[in-house]
Amino acid sequence: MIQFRQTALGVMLAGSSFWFAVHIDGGNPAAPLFEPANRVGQIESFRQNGPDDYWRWAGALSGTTIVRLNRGQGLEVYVPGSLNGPALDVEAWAPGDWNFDSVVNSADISAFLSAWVQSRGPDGAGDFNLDGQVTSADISAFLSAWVNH
Ligand SMILES: [Ca+2]
Ligand SMILES: [Ca+2]
Repeated sequence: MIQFRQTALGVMLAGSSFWFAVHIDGGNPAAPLFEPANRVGQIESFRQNGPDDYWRWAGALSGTTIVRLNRGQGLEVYVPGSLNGPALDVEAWAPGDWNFDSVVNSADISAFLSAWVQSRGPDGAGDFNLDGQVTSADISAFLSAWVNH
């Protein structure tokens, strides 16, 4: 029902008409950014003050949306029926962590290259740099992100 994938700018969420919440940790003074913004129906958002400064954001999403992140920020995404925990829990976002297991290692390169090979074409999962095409430039961009974590 919901799919996640890593991009150079943040996490891409794909699905339709589901409820979710996003927490962006790290004392970020700015609200989370979504692209395109007009596909996100906002329910609530507020900035939590204190030692665990974060943004709590809830809304309904349709289509494909990118949650833009900075390295090290946390992201949690909840969907209906997942009361036992978030469907996606990213402690510290790193664009090289393709499989979202919080570790950047060679398994991410293998998984990315597999997705890239299987998705040559517009809007494929291998479009890491989000230019609408799956090309060798995406491999370069991913490896650069992976090296820099
Ligand atoms: Ca990983
Ligand atoms: Ca691309």
